[in-house]
Amino acid sequence: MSITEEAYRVLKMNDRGGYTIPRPKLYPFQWNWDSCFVALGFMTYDEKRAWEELDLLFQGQWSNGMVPHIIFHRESDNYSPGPDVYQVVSATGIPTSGLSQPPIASFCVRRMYEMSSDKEAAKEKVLKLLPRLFAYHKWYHDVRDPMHTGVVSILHPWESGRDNSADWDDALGRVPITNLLHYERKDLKHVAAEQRPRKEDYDRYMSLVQILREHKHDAPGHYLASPFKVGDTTVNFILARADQDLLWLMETLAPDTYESEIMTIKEWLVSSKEAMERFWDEEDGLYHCIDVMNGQRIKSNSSGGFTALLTGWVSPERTEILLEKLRRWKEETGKHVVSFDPYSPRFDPRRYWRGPVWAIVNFLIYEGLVTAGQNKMAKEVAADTYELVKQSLFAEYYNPQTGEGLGGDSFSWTAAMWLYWLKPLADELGFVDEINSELDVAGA
Ligand code: 9WN
Repeated sequence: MSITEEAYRVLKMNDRGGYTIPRPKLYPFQWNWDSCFVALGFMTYDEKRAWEELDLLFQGQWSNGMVPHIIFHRESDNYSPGPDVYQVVSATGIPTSGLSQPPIASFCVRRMYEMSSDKEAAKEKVLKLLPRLFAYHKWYHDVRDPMHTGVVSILHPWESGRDNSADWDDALGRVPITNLLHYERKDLKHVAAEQRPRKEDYDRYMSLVQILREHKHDAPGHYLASPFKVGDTTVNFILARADQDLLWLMETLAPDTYESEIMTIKEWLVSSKEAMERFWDEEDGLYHCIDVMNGQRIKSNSSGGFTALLTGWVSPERTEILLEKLRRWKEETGKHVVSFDPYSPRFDPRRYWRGPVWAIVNFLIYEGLVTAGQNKMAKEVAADTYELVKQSLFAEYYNPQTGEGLGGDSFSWTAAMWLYWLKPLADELGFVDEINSELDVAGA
């Protein structure tokens, strides 16, 4: 059986009719950035279905422009916190979470438009999405950066998509856990505890949800009330890249309709480019997150720092420094790109976002390297991701040292990354599209 057939099987299994769940039981709803990556995967064999994925994601959009990190189209008892905890709905009345995620949608929509075989149909889809994408970006720039500093804040680690990164340890440690209501760890029914966040982190995640809920997640003042405000590398750099892609889409497809929006995006880009300097840590030679509560950079080296390359704004000198760091991290662990500094005592090759490798993060770093003209290193990152897929198929994340698949298996975005990213490189890089016969493929 080929890896590609297995990818089709996974996406089919996780398809809930117009939207895809990341993994049955573990994540039984539609997730924001997962769906964007999944749409790229669908685009390689079913364009109509790919656009549907985004249509359903944007059905979850709020009237203030926010696109939630989870859309609860249907009920499920398998995941917590669910709609009963968030208690909010989208503009169309669908229950959603009250948080967002890295805004990768415009980046993916541009890719989808560019690769579409039916340009007229694709244009129609994009034209419908443009005002929604703009409203989403505007929400980030206005609501999550009310003083217009050029740095947007996440108010919860879940908004970074790198939930349990050691980047948040200090900032999260200051979140009070008084009056915490009882909650259930449903994730631990599906994944071993040592691969998931610890109780002390989860208590604070839930406490933050409670605090934000008291402010209905979007009422004026919720930004000020949040005890956790971080300028996350991934969210800020993806937004900077997504702004460029949204600008391209508007200028290419409807420049007259979006004249004023185009001006606004250009202003955002100037301000983000200026603010990017604040993320750079000369001593560590990496982009760091910023603790917006005290204005300080967070001294913590994680894979998020490399996503700066996506902006296209990293100087050649700094690019060299980043490449050297990628080499050193790989030397220590055997695979590109670990989620956390392998030379730190906080590195853990099996625990969530504290060491393992994620295929989608490798894809983002690959795209950043290509943007910076670093094709050789980009291909090394692709080759390592292929090795992991070859060894353990479509895991949620991988132990870099052993190649062991961790978290959920048959994972949607990893399967999509095979179809969209790795498979097209197969001939050039010698990837073999065949599953090792000793691998046990569930349901195959
Ligand atoms: C919370 C679905 C999501 C990903 C995130 C990943 C994980 C959820 C969780 O799973 O987060 O959103 O409960 O752990 O960290 O990036 O979107 O795959």
